[in-house]
Amino acid sequence: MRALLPLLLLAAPVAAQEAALLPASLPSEVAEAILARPDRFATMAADLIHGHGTGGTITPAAIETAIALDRAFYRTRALRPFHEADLDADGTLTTPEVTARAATLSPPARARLMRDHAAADTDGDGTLSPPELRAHAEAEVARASRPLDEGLMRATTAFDTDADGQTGLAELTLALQPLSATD
Ligand SMILES: [Ca+2]
Ligand SMILES: [Ca+2]
Repeated sequence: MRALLPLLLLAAPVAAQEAALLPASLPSEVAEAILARPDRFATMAADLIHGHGTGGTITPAAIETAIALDRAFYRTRALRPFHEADLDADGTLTTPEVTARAATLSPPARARLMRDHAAADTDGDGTLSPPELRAHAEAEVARASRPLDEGLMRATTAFDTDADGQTGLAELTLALQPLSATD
């Protein structure tokens, strides 16, 4: 898919003109995604500014914090079922602990817990050690926090037209206006 995009750009002069409207510093796959759905990017960036910025602007540091918060959410979500099964709270999950917890769950939740337990138990000894739990959580973060989505969040910094270290809603709207006008 990614390999096709440059060809599509060459074949479509209008898209090339639109690309020239975007900051040149943007990675090409990020610029492609913005051009494909400028409205979607505008909504995401506005939500980012409202949710994590101050006074209608956002700094690169605040965007990194927002990305870290998303990753922490995915990490916690991946670990929660295991923490709920850690009956003696020692940070390690034994097979009897997982079995005891599984017995209280609905069939789909039980199946998910057993499947995740088997997947996370990389040395196959039936017990999830703290390093195995950490690796499982990080694998879930890598799966859920898609690089393109994080790239789009970071792309907001490229619209700091007056180079004061913050991207404002007004700067963003002004920069994206020509894109939506050509739709
Ligand atoms: Ca335990
Ligand atoms: Ca293990």
